[in-house]
Amino acid sequence: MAIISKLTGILVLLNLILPLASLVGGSPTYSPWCSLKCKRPLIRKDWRALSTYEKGSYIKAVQCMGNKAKAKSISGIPGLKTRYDDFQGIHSVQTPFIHWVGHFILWHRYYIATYEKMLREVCGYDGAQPYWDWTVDNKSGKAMNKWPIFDNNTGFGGNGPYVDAPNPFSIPERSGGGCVPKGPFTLPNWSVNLGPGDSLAYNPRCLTRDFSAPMMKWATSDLYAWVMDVKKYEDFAYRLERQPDFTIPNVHGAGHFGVGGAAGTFGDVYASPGDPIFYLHHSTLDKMLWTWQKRKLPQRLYDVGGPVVPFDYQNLQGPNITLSFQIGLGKLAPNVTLGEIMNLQGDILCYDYV
Ligand SMILES: *[C@@H]1O[C@H](CO)[C@@H](O)[C@H](O)[C@H]1NC(C)=O
Ligand SMILES: *[C@@H]1O[C@H](CO)[C@@H](O)[C@H](O)[C@H]1NC(C)=O
Ligand SMILES: *[C@@H]1O[C@H](CO)[C@@H](O)[C@H](O)[C@H]1NC(C)=O
Ligand SMILES: *[C@@H]1O[C@H](CO)[C@@H](O)[C@H](O)[C@H]1NC(C)=O
Ligand SMILES: *[C@@H]1O[C@H](CO)[C@@H](O)[C@H](O)[C@H]1NC(C)=O
Ligand SMILES: [Cu+2]
Repeated sequence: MAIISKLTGILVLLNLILPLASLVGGSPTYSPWCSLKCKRPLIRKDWRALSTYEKGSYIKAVQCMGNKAKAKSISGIPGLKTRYDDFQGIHSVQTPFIHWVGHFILWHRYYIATYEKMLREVCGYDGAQPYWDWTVDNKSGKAMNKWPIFDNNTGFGGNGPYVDAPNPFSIPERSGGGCVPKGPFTLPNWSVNLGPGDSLAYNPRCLTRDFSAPMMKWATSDLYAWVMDVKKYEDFAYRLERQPDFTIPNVHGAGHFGVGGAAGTFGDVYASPGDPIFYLHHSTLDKMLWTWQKRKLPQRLYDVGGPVVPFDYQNLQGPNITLSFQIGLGKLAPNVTLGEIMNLQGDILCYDYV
């Protein structure tokens, strides 16, 4: 309660100050909720809206994150060599505590913002983290391998060739599973070093993809709108993840299993950030949350809920999250409370979506 009233106080104050600031030549990007520490938010755009040059600089920076001479590991997790591994490793270590919980989307919000910061600070990237709006690809009616994000030259490369593989969840029409054959994320220039599963041992191998068109077909603007059509954060968070059931459509699973299928890196719950597309897909989910928040301000700026313990929707094992709930990324960034990262233009985060 103390936090809420303090924040509301600040918002009221900003409401008074900021119109004055814009009169004396403040940036037009100022919004009433925007902290004075966030003067020029990074603007995150859909992948297809980037110029070829911008796409190239983003990919170059991601490749740099996977280069131990340029971006050495700092996580202290034994065996990890690069900063890119650090992110995959931190996700793997925390996987059992950050999915099907109230803070799922907020943990990933902070994770991506930290990744974006390192792309910029360690790898000289001067843009923002892009996102992947799959609703546009769905509407295009084109086959997945023709989607701009999977372009061999200006994107992340496409599907792997078909290989036989176990399919324990019966993912329909899996069509690949082999190494991504072309593009910037192929051996020897790029390797996935951790996994499969929760293994943190150094195990460099190719990035694999295993497209499942039926899973990807969940990623529609109708399902997107359904997630957004709720009044409370806890319901939003629930609809975003829904249940780990391959017969129940959910937008989060659509990206993971539409691209990763049964044998692709992106379909591996622990090791999925080994596919650089992870960060674009999760930015889309974050954009959904921010768009939902902005539909009703200031209330939704500080609304949270949902269980601390995975799947514990009845609170049999623990409480719900609150604004003072703490999340962390090991040595990659300081711990924050959820209250501190609800606002995309606050004291800690400073970006926006178009
Ligand atoms: C888009 O989604 C609809 C509904 O699931 C599906 O029928 C259609 O095939 C999808 N289009 C593409 C290109 O995946
Ligand atoms: C991308 O490259 C692979 C391997 O050469 C090829 O099979 C595939 O058709 C290419 N994709 C497109 C869309 O041209
Ligand atoms: C690896 O990167 C180098 C330098 O950017 C490039 O010349 C080469 O074609 C790449 N190799 C593959 C297999 O993509
Ligand atoms: C958790 O949130 C739900 C939904 O708002 C609520 O019904 C429940 O009482 C809360 N549980 C606890 C332990 O506060
Ligand atoms: C940071 O948060 C984690 C929970 O994610 C907790 O285990 C750890 O003790 C915290 N570290 C500090 C320094 O507060
Ligand atoms: Cu995750």
